[in-house]
Amino acid sequence: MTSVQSLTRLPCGNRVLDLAQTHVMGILNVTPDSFSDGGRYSQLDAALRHAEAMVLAGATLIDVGGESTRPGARAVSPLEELERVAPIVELINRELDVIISVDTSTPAVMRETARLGAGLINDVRSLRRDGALDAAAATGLPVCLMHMLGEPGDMQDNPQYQDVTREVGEFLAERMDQCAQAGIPAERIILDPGFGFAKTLQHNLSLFKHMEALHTLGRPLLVGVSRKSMIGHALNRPVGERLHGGLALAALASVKGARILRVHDVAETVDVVRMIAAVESAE
Ligand code: 9MG
Repeated sequence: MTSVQSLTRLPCGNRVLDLAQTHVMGILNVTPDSFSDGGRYSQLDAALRHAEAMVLAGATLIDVGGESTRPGARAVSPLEELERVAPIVELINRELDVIISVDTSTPAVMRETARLGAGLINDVRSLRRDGALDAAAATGLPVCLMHMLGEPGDMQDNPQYQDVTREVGEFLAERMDQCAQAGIPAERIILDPGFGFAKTLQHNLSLFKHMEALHTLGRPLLVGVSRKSMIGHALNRPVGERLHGGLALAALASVKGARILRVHDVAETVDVVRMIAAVESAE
């Protein structure tokens, strides 16, 4: 392997993510209301079918989450979260050729899903829960560290910044230091500005505009804006009418160098990414 290849290839369990390209990560929520069409088997089957459809549409990662991060969402116990997430991780690993990302802050969920075939830990709390740094280190998997202040329940209570991009960068650099001390090297880290987490519309827009500044941290960026209220507030659209705004932001994020786009609308976003790649590879 050449040194350039080793810089762009991120081992994710038994698969490898080629960071020379922009990837689309499909969102798979496995909270009780996501697939509420009957018994346990049919919910699992519906979740697998949804994951499969996203893979066929071009997703190279599926982000499986069992705890809602929406403000006001009910907290779930580690056991409850594990019972939601573990069976679908095991099933996707068996049935589909895709990198499984697990959206969790819970040490036990990190350890068990890694054993069942997960390839990436996506933690909106940046491994700040007790035991999370050690659990993530023990898995050997890459980790996505996301910026958020406070907890999902209180994060939108008057967030304040002098310079949002600088402060997000400082937060992520500090979390990378904590990871290094816990035995998670920089090469295993993906960074995420955390759009919609403890930020007003103006904070989100400014952070998006200046996102390139985060490249100085030297790690790939993941961006998640799909259907979020920053689109709703900027365009005055309800959640069902945010696709076009989301695709505009996906295109902009890709051009600004984001390597992973976390989205609900996989097929549409894959077209955006492919179109940009076609132009960029032209003479
Ligand atoms: C779980 N989740 C919800 N929004 C997210 C975002 O913007 N980034 C990441 N990494 N995870 C998210």
